[in-house]
Amino acid sequence: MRIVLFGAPGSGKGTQAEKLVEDFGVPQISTGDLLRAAVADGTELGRKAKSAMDAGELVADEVVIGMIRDRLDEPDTANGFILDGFPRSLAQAEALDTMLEKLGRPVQRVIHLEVDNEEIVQRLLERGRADDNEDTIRNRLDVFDNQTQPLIEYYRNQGKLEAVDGMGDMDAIQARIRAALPS
Ligand code: B4P
Repeated sequence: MRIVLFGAPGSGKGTQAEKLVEDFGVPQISTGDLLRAAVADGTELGRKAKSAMDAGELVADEVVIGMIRDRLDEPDTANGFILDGFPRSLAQAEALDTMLEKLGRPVQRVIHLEVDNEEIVQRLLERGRADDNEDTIRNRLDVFDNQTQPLIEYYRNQGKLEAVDGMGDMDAIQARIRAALPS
């Protein structure tokens, strides 16, 4: 299973990916988690990423693409992966396609979790991570609209996009995602 969980910040990508990992035995690859780990470890990559993350901006494409390239090289991705938070720009999506074409393992499906902006702000304020303050959340939503939304058209044109209602009960959302997975 090679899928992308796509959606605005706080749409539930991370939450739903964890539930899929338990049953499908493929790794969840979250660029947000990988970047936060790099920041916590004080690596050079982490230092490059921190200011963008604090401001709710995207980390530079070349940094994130390099990180994903290394991660997809690891043996646990042989049976598939769930990408969570990547790609987030057209350059990232094109780089991903190139990487996976070389491996002969293209993305099969892109699940778009659709959630209202006001619900997103409430969820993230409740979570209260370092980048979950109202100003940064609004900026992350703007960044999503401007830089990430174009991917909807990109994947629709590839015939891979499935929109899923991401509002309401987490188990009900999980069931809708499973119904949209490749068979
Ligand atoms: P992420 O870590 O991806 O943060 P996120 O977009 O907020 O998503 P997250 O996975 O944490 O939240 P989720 O939707 O699961 O990115 C953080 C930053 O890293 C970015 O701003 C950027 O700077 C950088 N970054 C990451 N990837 C990048 C990339 N590819 N390129 C460049 N920069 C990148 O859900 C959030 C909350 O909602 C949780 O608290 C959860 O409990 C709650 N929730 C989920 N489902 C719910 C439901 N049904 N009902 C109620 N609450 C729910």
